Formats: sequence, C-alpha cells, structure tokens
Amino acid sequence: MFQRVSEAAISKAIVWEFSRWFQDYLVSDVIVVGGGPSGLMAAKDLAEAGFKTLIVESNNYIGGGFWIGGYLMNTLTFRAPGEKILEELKIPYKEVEEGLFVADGPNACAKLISATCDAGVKILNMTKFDDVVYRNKRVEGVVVNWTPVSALPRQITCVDPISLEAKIVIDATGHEASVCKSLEKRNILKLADFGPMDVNTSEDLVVEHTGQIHPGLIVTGMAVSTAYGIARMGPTFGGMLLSGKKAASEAMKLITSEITKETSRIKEEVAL
Ligand code: 48H
Repeated sequence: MFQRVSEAAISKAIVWEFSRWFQDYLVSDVIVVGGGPSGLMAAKDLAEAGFKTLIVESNNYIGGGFWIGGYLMNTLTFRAPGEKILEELKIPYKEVEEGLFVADGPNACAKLISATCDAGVKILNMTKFDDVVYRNKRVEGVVVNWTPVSALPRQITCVDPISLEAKIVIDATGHEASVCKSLEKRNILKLADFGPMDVNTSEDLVVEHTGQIHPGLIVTGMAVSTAYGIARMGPTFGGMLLSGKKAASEAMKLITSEITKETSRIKEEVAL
C-alpha cells in the first residue's frame, strides 16, 4: 500500500527540511518568545501582514494556558469584545450572560494554532529562551538552547546556546516575563509583579500597557501584568488575544518607521 523508501531517506528528509527553514529564520523580522494565546495571536497577525515571524517555545506543545481554563476545567471564558476575535478565528462560542462568553479550550486552542501556522509563522518548540542579544542599547535577538539541556545534570550542561536575530522581540512568556527579567537582571529594566485578582480592571490595563518596554522589546499578555504590576484576571482570555493583536500592530509600526528612517538616510547619502 505505501511507497517503499529507505529509513535513511526519512532521516534525510527531516534533516534537510528542518535545516533549510531554520537557516532562513536565523534572522527574522520578529521573534515571539512564548506560544500562549497572546504570542500566537501576535505572531499570526504579523505573518498575515507579511512579516517573517518565528515563535520560540520551551514546551513540546504550543498554546500555553489556552488549552485549559481555570481549575483544570477546559472551558475558556471571554468578556466582550473578545468574542469578535473568536468570530475571526471561527471558534464556536456561547453567551452565558450579557457580554460573557464561553468556548471549548481544545477547539479554541487548536483553531488559534492552526490559523498561526496557516499564516506562515515558523515554530521552534522545545527551545528555551535563555538571554537577549543586546547591541546599541536595544534588544536585537534572543539566545536559545534546547529545553532538555536545562534538565541535564550540572556536570554535563556545558552546552553553549546559539543566537537568533530579529528587528523586534516580543516577550509573550506569561507570568514569567522571562525576556523582561533577563534585562532586569542587568539593571536595564525595573519590573513589578502581577497584582491580585481584579478582572474588571486588569484586562483593559493589560491591553493599554502592551507595547515597547525597551528599544527592540515589546511585552504582551500576562507578561504585561508582571512587568507593570497589573492585577491578574484569572481564566479569562479576551485580554490576552487583544493584547497579542496590539503587540503585532506595535511591532509593525516600529519596523515600518525604521524602514522609513533608513530609506531617507540612504536617499540623503545618495543626494550628497
Ligand atoms: C520559551 C517560554 C519560556 C522561555 C515561558 O502562560 P501563557 O499562556 O501566556 P499568555 O500571556 O499568552 O497567556 C496567559 C494565560 O494563559 C494566563 O495564564 C492567564 C490569563 N492568567 C491569569 C491569571 O490570573 O493567572 O503562555 C506562555 C508560553 C508558554 O507556552 C510557556 O511554555 C512559554 O511561554 N515560555 N518559552 N522560553 N524561557 N518561558
């Protein structure tokens, strides 16, 4: 029934295809660290707009906290206007009271991941953010290693990481805010910690504060709460999706304005 191929041909297909696209993405327009709802949303919008976008995710699976809602119950909640994004992603939902919606976690997460992949985003899973590439007082990439390396016994962990470059890095690592923390460690940024639960203030503030936190670095999703000391919102996800959308549009603005500046610089140089 199946085509006869050699075992080596299968190995060659994997190595050839992976190294082909990986080499291409050693330099991207945007690197999104963390593949939860905010990171996926940001990456999807960026790739749809034609930006070369790579997600770095430490887990084997992407989706973060979007597979499961609260208390290990896989029903997700969204407050209006979050349902507009569910419609955009063709995720079925129900209104349970005015402006409060529920959706099935596995279906919602699978649809968001599928839309992200269809948009052309490349994904490095089992890859852990370790540090930033920092030049000219701005973030210009990430230093990564395979996740299992961090689980190796200390005496055999002398495995150096590698670097990936980008015009913009987005910290979408959730509560950890790992990229922001790597700058805090060097006294480049001062972070707060997320505040206690208050859903009615938190989601608006998260979206409001989503944006560039340091040259070259945008923060989105729950990492925004950690960075700015905003109240947590519990298992409700409209804020994460809208924050991801805003992160994408901020990244596009920054990249476009850099291109405009560079073009005028070249024009001036040619005119001289
Ligand atoms: C690579 C990493 C690293 C690393 C982490 O937690 P997430 O789902 O993040 P958000 O911000 O998109 O969504 C938050 C939401 O799920 C949530 O927890 C809410 C709303 N909580 C409210 C509350 O009150 O608690 O996803 C983050 C992703 C995960 O997939 C991690 O594995 C990944 O980032 N990640 N990837 N390198 N160092 N650290």
